[in-house]
Amino acid sequence: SGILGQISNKKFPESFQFGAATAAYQIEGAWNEDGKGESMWDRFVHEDPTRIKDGQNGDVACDSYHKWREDIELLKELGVTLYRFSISWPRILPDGTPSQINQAGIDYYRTFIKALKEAGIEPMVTLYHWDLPQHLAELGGWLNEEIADYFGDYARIAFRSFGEDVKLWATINEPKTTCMNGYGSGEMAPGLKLLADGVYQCAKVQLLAHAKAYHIYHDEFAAQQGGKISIVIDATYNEPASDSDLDKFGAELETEFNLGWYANPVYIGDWPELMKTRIANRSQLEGYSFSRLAEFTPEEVQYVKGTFDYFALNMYTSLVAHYSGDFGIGEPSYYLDKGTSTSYGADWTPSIASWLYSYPPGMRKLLNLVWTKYNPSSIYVTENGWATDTSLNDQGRIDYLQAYLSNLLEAILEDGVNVAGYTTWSLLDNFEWAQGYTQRFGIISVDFDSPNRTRTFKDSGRWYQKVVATRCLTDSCDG
Ligand code: GBH
Repeated sequence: SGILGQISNKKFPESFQFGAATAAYQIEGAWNEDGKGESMWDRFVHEDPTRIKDGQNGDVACDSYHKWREDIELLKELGVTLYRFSISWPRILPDGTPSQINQAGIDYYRTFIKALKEAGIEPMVTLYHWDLPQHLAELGGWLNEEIADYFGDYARIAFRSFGEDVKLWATINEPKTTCMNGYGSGEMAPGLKLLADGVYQCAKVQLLAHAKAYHIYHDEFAAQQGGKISIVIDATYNEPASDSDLDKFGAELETEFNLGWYANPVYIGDWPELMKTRIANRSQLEGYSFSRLAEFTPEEVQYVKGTFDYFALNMYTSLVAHYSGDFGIGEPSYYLDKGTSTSYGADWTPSIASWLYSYPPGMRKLLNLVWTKYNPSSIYVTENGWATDTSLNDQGRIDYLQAYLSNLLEAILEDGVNVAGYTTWSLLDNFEWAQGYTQRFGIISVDFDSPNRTRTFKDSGRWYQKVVATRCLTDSCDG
C-alpha cells in the first residue's frame, strides 16, 4: 500500500548473510581502561559536554568491553552469521603510532574474534569508525596527509594480529560523515568548521589512508589470509524534485557531491568531473589561483583507483533534490559548490532523527545505481536502520526494516544485483554521537540507567530473528 508497496513473498538466497553492526566508541565504554589511549571523541565529549544533546558520552556506553560475551549470546539468539564491529585504534595503539602496542587491546579483540567464530559468526571488521587517537588529531588529524601513513602502520598491525580469523575488512566508515560533520559543520569530533576547504582536504587524506591500507593488505597479507577489503560509503538515493532537466541535474549533482565524492576515486578514478569543474570555477570567481578541491596527482589517482574487493554501502534515507542555481560570490562553501537544496518527499515517513525518513524504493534504486555505475562484484549493505525513542514496542522500526529489506531482495532477485550480506544498524541501542542517548537505533535495547546495562529484545529484534530463521519477510514465503 502507498509507497511501501507489496512486501516481497520470496525467500532470501541461502548464500545471503544476515547480520548486525556496531562501532567501538558507540558500545565499548572502558574509555581509559587496560592501557587504552585517548581518542578525539573522548576529548570532544569531555572538553565540552554541551556538544552532546544530553550531555552524555561514551565512557561506559553499552559496556561491551566487559559484556562482550553477552553480546555474542545475543547474536547467537538472533541467529545471524555476520557481525560488523570496529576496532578502537587507540585501544591497540594508545597514541596512534606503532611505537607502543597495547597488548591488552590486541588480546581483547583476539579473544572476541575467536569467540565469535566459535559461535559460527563471521567477523566483519571496520578499522576506523571515527575514534582517531587524540595524538594524531593534534598532528592535524584528517587534514594532514601523514595520517595516511599512520593509518597504514595501524592497519598492518591489525592485519598481522587478526587477519588469520578476519576475512572481511572495512578500512574507514563513512568518510563523508567525518569530513562533513567533523571538519565542516563541527557537530562531531574534532569540531572544526572548514566548509570551504577542510572538507575537501579531509576527503583526500581519508581516501589516501584507505588506499594505503588496501595496498598493504594486498601486498603483504591477502595471498596468505585470503580476505576482502573495502571502504564503507554512505549514500542517499536522490529523487529529482520535478521532471525538469534542472532538477534532474540537481539530483545528479547531489549524488556526485556525496556518493561520487568518495566512490568515484575508488571505483572509477579521481574526483567526479562535475566536482572538479564546479569547484575550480567557483574558486576562480572567489579569487583563488587554485581549486579549493584538493587535487590528486596522476600517481595518486592510480594509487586510489581500484582499491576495493566489494562495495560496502550504508543506506538509511533518500532525499528530494532541487537545483538551486549557480550563485554569485558568497562565502566559499561546499554547499554553494554543490548548488542544490534538498528536502523529503511529502509522503515519506519521518523518524525521530531529523535526517532520516523512510522511502523504501530508494534502497532498490540506490543498489541498482551502485551496481551499474561502480561495477563491484558484490555489495554488502553494512548499515541500515531506524531511530526511535526507548520503547520496546517499535513497530515503526519493523515497518521500515521490512520494506527496505523487501526492496533489497527485489534488487537481488529481479534486478540481478549481487547483494551478499546485510548488517542492520544496530545490534544494540548505543551512543548516538552528537545525539547522545536520545535517539535509539538498536533492535535490542540497553538500559543506560542500570550499571548492568541490561539488554532486552525489542519487538524488532524478535521480528528480525524470525526473518533470519525463515529467510522470509512475511508470514509465509513461496518455495
Ligand atoms: C551512521 O551514519 C553511522 O555510521 C553510525 O555510527 C550511526 O550511529 C548511524 O549512522 C545512525 O546515525 O545531524 O543533520 O547533520 C549515518 C549517516 C551522516 C546520518 C551524518 C546523520 C548527520 C545529520 N549519518 N548525519 S545532521
